[in-house]
Order: sequence, then structure tokens, then C-alpha cells
Amino acid sequence: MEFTIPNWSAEDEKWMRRCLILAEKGKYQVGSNPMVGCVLVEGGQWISEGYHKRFGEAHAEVDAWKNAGQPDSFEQGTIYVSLEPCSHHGKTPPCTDLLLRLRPSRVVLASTDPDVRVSGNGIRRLSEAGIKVDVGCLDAENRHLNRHYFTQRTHNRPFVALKWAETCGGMVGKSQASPESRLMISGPQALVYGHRLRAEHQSILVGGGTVLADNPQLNLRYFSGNSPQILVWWTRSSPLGNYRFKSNAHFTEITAASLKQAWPEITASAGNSVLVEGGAKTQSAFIEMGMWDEIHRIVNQEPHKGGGISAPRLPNNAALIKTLPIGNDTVYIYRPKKQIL
Ligand code: AOF
Ligand code: ZN
Repeated sequence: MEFTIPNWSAEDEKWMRRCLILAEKGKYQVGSNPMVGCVLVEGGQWISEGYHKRFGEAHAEVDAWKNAGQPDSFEQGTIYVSLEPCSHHGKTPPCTDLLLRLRPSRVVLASTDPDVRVSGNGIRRLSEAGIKVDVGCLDAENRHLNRHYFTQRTHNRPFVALKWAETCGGMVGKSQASPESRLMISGPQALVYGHRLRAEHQSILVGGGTVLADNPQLNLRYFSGNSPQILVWWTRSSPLGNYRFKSNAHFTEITAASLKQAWPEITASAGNSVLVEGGAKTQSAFIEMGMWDEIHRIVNQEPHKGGGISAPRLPNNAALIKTLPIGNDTVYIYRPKKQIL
């Protein structure tokens, strides 16, 4: 594969940053696809821009081309795209074909596409046609933005995020919880944060005990977007029968004595990402298996809210990345010290 990794100019980074800002506008809508942005530049001047808006709809390159008035060629121009152009016929024709027709003098990419149908083919076809392709501008930022997509396509497993709320005394709930006496630890603003997390992930996983104890709705109420699919993991056979979530949401049950045994089914059903919402035992199983990519730990400052169950123990390799004050709560975000991506 022929491509160069130059020292990026401020100009390149500026346009690629614009691509990433555009890409992020597709968040909550692109489903299992990546968020991708594209900017057309000629003689240092912005010509047009576009992004992948929704699953099944036009890719970023096509959107930018349409917004430029669908020119037949772009020979003096540079095309910035945050992901390698696709080279396969999916729901839309290959973007590489469009770029080959436009014949820009240069294509600048943030990252190669790990999708097996693309993975280097787009770059190879462009460079074989004599188009200069530079790869890797703001690559780390793009991989971070699309960490769910990259994890799934690279490792063939969902990105795993754990989320729990605990008191400053390290407790998560009552041992004898019932739907009526359900303990709310975090405040209303943190609830919105939690629902935003739901919108960002393709699936939610809870242990069967949480369903029995809390009768949770597991849908989106305080944030708009697509409700994630629900996975319920039982270590013994499910007693649910014709159970319905209050929200009537469809759910998939997985019965397996250990997480290791449940994992292939989780991988097959979770899409690009799974948010593990509880309970503490289920989350601890993910931590013990070393199968987590992000932890959102919401801590409430009021000790009297304490319940009878200890919060999961943070893994030894958890590095604190961000602290966010939200209402009376604080959200601590952790990632593994040795990042996979
Ligand atoms: C691009 N630009 O904006 C996006 C790309 O089913 P389709 O046709 O939507 O194809 C989805 C795949 O296309 C996805 O897995 C990824 O490989 C690529 N996404 N490629 O050139 C874009 N969204
Ligand atoms: Zn495409």
C-alpha cells in the first residue's frame, strides 16, 4: 500500500479537525457505522463539506461532493476525509470510485478503515491511480471519537463501558431492593448523563438480579436518540417467562454460568458497544475478566443515601481520564492504562 505520513502542517490539522467536528454531528444517528466528516479544499480555500448523517444514508465524501454542486472533477483540490474511503458496494456505491472520478491532487485521511471490506483497498486504489494519499492526520483523535467502531471492527467484539452510581461511602444499593423501594443514588442531572450514555451505546447489559430487583425500564427518557437493545444475563435459567419491561422494550436473554461462557453470545448480540449498567456483581465479572474499555463511576456526596451492597472495586489498571462535576454528583471516567486502541 502506497501512502505517506508527513509532518502535518497546521493547515492539514485545521481541515481535519473540521472533518472530526462534522463527523461528530452524526453521533446518535449512524448506528453501527463510523462517524465520518469530509472537507473539500482548493488553493487553501474551503470549497464545501459534508458528513455521514444517518445509517444507510450518503457517506461523508458524497455529501461534501453534493454540497459542492456535484462537480465532474476536482483536479486542483485536496479532499480531507476522517476515514479511508470505502471501496465496497454497501448501502451506497464505493466512495473510492467517486474520488477516482474527481481526481483530486491529494487526499488526506485521519485513519485507515478497519472494516474487512475496505481495510487498505480504498487507499491502494487511489494511490495506484496516481493520487497522492497522506494518512494519519489526527488519527488518534478519530480513533477516540470512533472507539466503538474501531474496537468492534478490529477485535470483533463490542466496546465495553461500565456505569454505576455509588455513594461517597462506596455503596451502590440496598440488598433487599424492590421496585418500590428502589434506591436512587445520583441526582437528576446525573440521570441525564446516564441516558446520554445509553444513546451512545448500541446495547445495554444487566444481570438478571437487577431486572428482578429494580424492574428497570432501560430505555431513553431523558435524552433523545435510539434506545439501545437490552441484553439480560442470567447465571441460572431465566424465571422471566412472558416478562415485559415497563417500557415494553424487546430484550435478549443470555443464560450462562460465567461471563466467559456468556461472552460469545454477548459479542454476537451487542453491536459495536455495550453499556453494562448493573448490578455490582455483573460489573465485577467484567472487571475480573479484564473485559472493559471505559468506566463511568458516578459518586454522590451524601453519605446517608448508602445501601447495603458495595460498589465494584476499580480494576488495578484503571487510569482516571476525566472528572466531571454534575449537579451534586461527580462523574469519574476511567480507561485501562494500556489502551488497546
Ligand atoms: C466512507 N465514508 O462517511 C462512511 C464510511 O452500508 P454502507 O454503504 O453505509 O457502508 C458502511 C461501511 O462504509 C462502514 O462499515 C465503513 O466501512 C464505511 N463507512 N466510509 O468512505 C463514510 N460512513
Ligand atoms: Zn463510502
